[in-house]
Amino acid sequence: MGRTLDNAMLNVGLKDVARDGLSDLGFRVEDVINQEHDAALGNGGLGRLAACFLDSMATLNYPAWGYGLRYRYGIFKQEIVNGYQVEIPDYWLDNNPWEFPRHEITVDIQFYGNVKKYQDENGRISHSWEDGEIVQAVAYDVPIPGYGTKTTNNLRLWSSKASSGEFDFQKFNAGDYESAVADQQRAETISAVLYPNDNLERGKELRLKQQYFWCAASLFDIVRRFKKTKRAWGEFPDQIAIQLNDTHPTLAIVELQRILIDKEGLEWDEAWSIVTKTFGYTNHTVLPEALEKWSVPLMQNLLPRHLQIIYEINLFFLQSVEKRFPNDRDILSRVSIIEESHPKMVRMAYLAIIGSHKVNGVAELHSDLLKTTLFKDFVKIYGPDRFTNVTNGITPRRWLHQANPRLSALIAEKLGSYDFLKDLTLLDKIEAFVDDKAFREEWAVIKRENKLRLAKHIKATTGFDVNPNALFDVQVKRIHEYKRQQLNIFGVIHRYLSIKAMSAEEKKKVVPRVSIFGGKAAPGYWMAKTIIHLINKVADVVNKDPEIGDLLKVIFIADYNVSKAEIICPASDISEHISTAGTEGSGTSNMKFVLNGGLIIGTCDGANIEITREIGEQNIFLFGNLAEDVEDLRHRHFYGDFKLDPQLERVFDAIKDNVFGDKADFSALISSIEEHGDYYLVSDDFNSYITTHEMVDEAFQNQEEWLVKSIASVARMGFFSMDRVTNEYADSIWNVEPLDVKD
Ligand code: 8GP
Repeated sequence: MGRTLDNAMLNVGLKDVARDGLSDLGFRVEDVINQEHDAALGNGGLGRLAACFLDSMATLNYPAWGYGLRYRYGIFKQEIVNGYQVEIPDYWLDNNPWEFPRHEITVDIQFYGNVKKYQDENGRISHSWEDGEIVQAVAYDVPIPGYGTKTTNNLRLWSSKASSGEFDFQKFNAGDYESAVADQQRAETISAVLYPNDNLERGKELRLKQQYFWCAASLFDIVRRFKKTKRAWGEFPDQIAIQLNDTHPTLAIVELQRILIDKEGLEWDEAWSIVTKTFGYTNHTVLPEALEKWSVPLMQNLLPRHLQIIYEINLFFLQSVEKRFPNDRDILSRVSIIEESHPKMVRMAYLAIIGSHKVNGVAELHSDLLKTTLFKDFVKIYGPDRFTNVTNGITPRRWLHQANPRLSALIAEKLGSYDFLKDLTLLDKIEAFVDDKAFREEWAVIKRENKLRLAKHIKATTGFDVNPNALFDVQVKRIHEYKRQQLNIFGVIHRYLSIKAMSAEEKKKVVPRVSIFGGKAAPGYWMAKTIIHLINKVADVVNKDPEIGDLLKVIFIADYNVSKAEIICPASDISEHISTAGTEGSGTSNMKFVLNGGLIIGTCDGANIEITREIGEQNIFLFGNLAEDVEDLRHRHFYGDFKLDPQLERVFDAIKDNVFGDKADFSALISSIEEHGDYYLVSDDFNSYITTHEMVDEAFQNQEEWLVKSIASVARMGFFSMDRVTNEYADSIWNVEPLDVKD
């Protein structure tokens, strides 16, 4: 979520009042805003997308709730020590004024135990999940004010707590202090910490506990509210839509089925029809290592009744598939929810598809890839209509108005109002001013001031001075091999070596650059940490090299988070969205950078493709192999058809000559490319990448042309408003309309 104060003041229209009031008390509103700790309850784009949803749903007056876990520790804080990432716990809850504890709203959540089968006098079989252990979920509510509306929605976060103190007291009184405390600690562990992986799943029991705890508490809440209306169960899907933000809450499908058949006494088929009409599933990645699978024995132990229901869902599903495709034996094992491995695994994405009425990807290419690769069989089974695309977006309130108030004000001045914050397509009207020299000058001044603001931050946090006239080249996002920060830093080394080889005369023609990196590596992701280490080592060498001076600076901004993104996005000239084609679901920072007047260099991947379509090919720097060629290239590498790019070879030679410290520190990074198949096609794309950067340099030298590109791009970004996204989900998946809210 990032910080709340500024966003809340802007959304409810009280920032000026607060500024005046604080100034009477001798404070600057900016200083107060900067005191706030980020709410960092997610890992990257997936979590921030959910935060943009909340803002947009409230702004558009949709009657919506968000559900999540109230982690005591959010994503870790990152420090860089001797070039290495060090993780520090993020205790963010001290002085958090934005939550309302609702101690009266608690739900008992059951784990472990066993299932008993009963038969009544009519021969009807029922199941009961008994014994085990109970943990309490306590609600904490976070208000989500919409922009320019009276609507304030609710984000309900669940905190875990040992169930009623009674049992503990007995132990306590009996002198069994240790175990009384241990029970309590075990319960509190469930919501203690966010798993810090982005695009990676690890199958730990505590994680499954978190998922079920979250789903069960949230569904109990939803069902309780529905039951108060006294409507028939058949109306449930008309009243309620639940969107699964990736597969992490997929157990909610099973939990709703369990409630309906075990607790409410509905027949299986009637219950299942309600369930599938209620849920929608958004997939955010095609990376195989990110697809969730849970071991059957683990689930059997923790959630025995749920596993039974999953087997039942699977049985009915496979029976229907067999009927439809009687001659296709393989399809059954391919689409089964249960993978016949050792141990057997529950494939959560398949369960999510089977339990939902709509499945969507997050950008056109990504949704197409889902249909043609990962979920191909399901398209055959359910037909293409179950699968759809909703390209991601961002909230312009935070990512333009709040992050870049001066640009927002300039646009408002030209358009005559701030209405574009509610209808971003109105931005297209600023294109009319593109030939207005004074307007372009104002636009340039704002970018410069934003760069100065970032330069100040860099000076304060790293000690390095950067030249605000240099081209600011930014790559900030989670560190991952598929996002290819290694390609970027190899490109920087190439630039460094090239400058060093230049004559004084040649150097005069170089466009000065500041290469800015930021992002966290998952603590257990060694290769990602190696990339961070290399970036910092290159920075050490380049920034102190007197032959280089202002021509190149390399900066690693530690602890990249939402509030830093709000300073960084408005300050970039060019940003890098350079994933191997076909690997990035959508990307959303690409949209944030363009909306703030930065150009981008990118591959034909994720939403870059649609950004290009909207803003025009002349306004973006595309490079690299296409998604359709990736498989073939990998195949060829595998069979030894691989020739290292000669310019990349020169970069590797420098690393191997210990120019950036001990070469051994980086040998795995190099050998993954030289010897192990270059899975992410760094070498294949290197030449195209550096020649495209040369085009960037050239374009930057013509500042007037650059400004035209910048203004035209912003003008054409209306499509990427989160409000368009929310309306598409509401319309095509949830079947819900906004409420009429009077001012
Ligand atoms: C991310 C995608 O990587 C990113 O391209 C996209 O913009 C973002 O979701 C929002 O849609 N996906 C994930 O973080 C992700 O899939 N995580 C896996 C654990 C499920």
